[in-house]
Amino acid sequence: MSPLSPLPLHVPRLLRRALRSALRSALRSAPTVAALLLLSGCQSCRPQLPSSDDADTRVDTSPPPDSGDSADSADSGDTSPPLPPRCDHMEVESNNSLDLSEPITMEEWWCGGFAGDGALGDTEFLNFSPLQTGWLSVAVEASSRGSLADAQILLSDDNGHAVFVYDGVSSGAASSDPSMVVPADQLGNYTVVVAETGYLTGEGYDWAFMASLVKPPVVWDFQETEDNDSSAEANAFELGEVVFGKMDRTADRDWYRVVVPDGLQSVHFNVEAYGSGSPANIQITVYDAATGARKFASYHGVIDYDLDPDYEQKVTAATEWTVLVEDEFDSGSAFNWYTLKIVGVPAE
Ligand SMILES: [Ca+2]
Ligand SMILES: [Ca+2]
Ligand SMILES: [Ca+2]
Ligand SMILES: [Ca+2]
Repeated sequence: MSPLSPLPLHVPRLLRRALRSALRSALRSAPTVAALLLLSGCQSCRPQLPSSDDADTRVDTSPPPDSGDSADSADSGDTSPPLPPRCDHMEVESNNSLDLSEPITMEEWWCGGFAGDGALGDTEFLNFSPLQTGWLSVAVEASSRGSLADAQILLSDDNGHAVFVYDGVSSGAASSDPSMVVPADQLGNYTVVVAETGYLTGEGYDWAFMASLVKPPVVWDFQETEDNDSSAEANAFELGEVVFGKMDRTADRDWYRVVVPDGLQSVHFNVEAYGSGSPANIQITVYDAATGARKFASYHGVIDYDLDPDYEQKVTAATEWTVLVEDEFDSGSAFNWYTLKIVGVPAE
């Protein structure tokens, strides 16, 4: 394999799509997975956290911790005790390819280091098999343990579904340590590739990883019904309900239709996804069902790191809306889930 450099900061959207498409093919071709992981170093593929200019001034918008410096957690007001730096097992090199992937046990911390001459970085291929379907948590602790490493992970299953995660939400705040909580709908083997985002190596570039089965992070009333890719195919939605859906594939579009009755002062839209461990970066756009006119869109919540739309729209009369749910980067996979709740707020 020839050395590959991380992509420049501004990788065109089409190239990112091509990369994701190539990734699916590559998962069937083990030797190229590491190459694609290296290619994935494009920083612009990260979800763009909302600007602090947009932040709600009623809440604390101080920068979230991302350096792993213990002083940061004190600054953030997080008073929870730090997790002990637990390591149940150490990685066994070489584990740098799918063929050399290291079987690991779930519910235990596996630790290692990004080592090597720095030319290619060091990748860690780990695999595990849940005993039951459900919800899967995969998490890296690196900077939060004082490591110099900015880790990223690629999660894939036997069916070629795969997703990159660069960052996560930990203890209610943004973290540079990647993590996700995703549906594991099928039994089988899951592979995680852990790598340093800049392919940096050396002493102090350590990581810890754990995969575990967890409780569902959300509740819902009904699941989306595909195909719902156009407003004409929109799923009916009753105010007060919660729908569970997935960005099942690249550029998935999920449409819903909701009747807004008289007697409301507003309608509240709330998405749960990234903040509860989904790799999806959801945006919603609401249209007048009769005219197709765009009413408003919401891209994120009220605090800096919250990528999940949260928006309250005033209403003055009965109406009917269609709601489009999509991923800001058109990312999609079996892991990219969301819930959407739409609630009517009665007039006083
Ligand atoms: Ca290693
Ligand atoms: Ca390795
Ligand atoms: Ca969908
Ligand atoms: Ca759809």
